[in-house]
Amino acid sequence: MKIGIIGPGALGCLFASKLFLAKDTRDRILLIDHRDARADSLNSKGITFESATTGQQQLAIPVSSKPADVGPLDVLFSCVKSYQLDRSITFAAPLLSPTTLLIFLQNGINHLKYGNRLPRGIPVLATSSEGATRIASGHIRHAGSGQTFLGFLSPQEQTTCNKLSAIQSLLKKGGISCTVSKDIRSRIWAKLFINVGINALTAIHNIPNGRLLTSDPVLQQLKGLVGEAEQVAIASGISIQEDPVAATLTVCKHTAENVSSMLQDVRNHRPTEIDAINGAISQLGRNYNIATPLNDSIASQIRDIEGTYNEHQQ
Ligand code: KPL
Repeated sequence: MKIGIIGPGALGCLFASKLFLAKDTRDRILLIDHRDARADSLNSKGITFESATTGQQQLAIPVSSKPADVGPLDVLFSCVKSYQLDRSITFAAPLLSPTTLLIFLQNGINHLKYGNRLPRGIPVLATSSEGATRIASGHIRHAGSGQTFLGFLSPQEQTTCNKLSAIQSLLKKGGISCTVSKDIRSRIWAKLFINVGINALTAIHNIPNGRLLTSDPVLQQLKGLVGEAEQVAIASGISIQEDPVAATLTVCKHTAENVSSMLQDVRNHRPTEIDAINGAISQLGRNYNIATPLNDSIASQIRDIEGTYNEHQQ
C-alpha cells in the first residue's frame, strides 16, 4: 500500500511521523509538498517530531514536490488548509487513480463539497482531534492524543467499499485511534462547533484555549457563537449527539495550554480558516434565513486582522 500525506503542516507531519514510526508502514510513507524549496529543505533536515512519550526525534520521511514522478497512491491524506483545497487537488491529480482513497482532514465544513469535485479517486471525510503544534517548518509537537473518525458521504460508497477498515488498522499501527463512522457529517459538525467557539475568539484575544473560560464576557460570546451554529446545524438536518456548548467547554479545559490553529495562523501572519468555520455558519445561516450576528461579526473581525498582514504567505 502506497500512502501519501499532502500538506506538511502540524497535522500532516503528525500523521506522517506516526505512520513512519510504525514498523509496518515506515517504507510506504511519503509527504507531498507543493513548494520545491521547502520539500528540498525537509528532505535534507528531516521532520522533527516531539512527543511526551518519545522525546524529540529526527525522522527521514521522504518528501516529494513532483506528483507526476510519484504516480498514483493507494491512500492520500489531505492535510492542507481548507482554503488551499482547490489548488491542492489540481496539484495532486497525478497521485490519484480511480481507486485511490483521498482522505480529507480539514477544519470546518467547506471540504464537504469536494466529494463530487475530484478528477479521480474515492473521497473519504475525516475529522481528528489529535493535538499537533507546529513549532517551525517541519518541526511539530504532539500535544495530546485524540480521536479520528472516517467515513463516506454517500451511502452507496458505504456499501460498496470496505477499504475504510484497512485505513483504520493502518492508523492504529501508527498509534492513531480511529473509528469508522456511518454519520461522518455529524462528526464533522461536532468538531465544527468546537472550532466555531474556540478558534476565532482565541485569535482575537490572543490567548490559549483554556483562558476562554476565565472571563465571563468571553465565555458568553463563546456560548453565543456555538448556539448560533447549533441553530444552523438543526436547519441543515444534522443530528446532534452531544450538547455543543458543553462539548466546547470540555475541549477548552482539556486543551487549556493549546494555542488554537487560528491563533497560530494569526501570529504567523498566515491566512486563517475563518471562511470554513464561522464564515461557513454565516453563509449557511443566510441560506436558511437564520440570523447569525455573532458569527458574522467575528468572521469580519478576523478578515480585518488578515487585512493588516503585510503579505500573505500561502
Ligand atoms: O482544533 C482545534 C484547533 O486549534 O484548530 C482545537 C480543538 C480548538 C484545539 O486547539
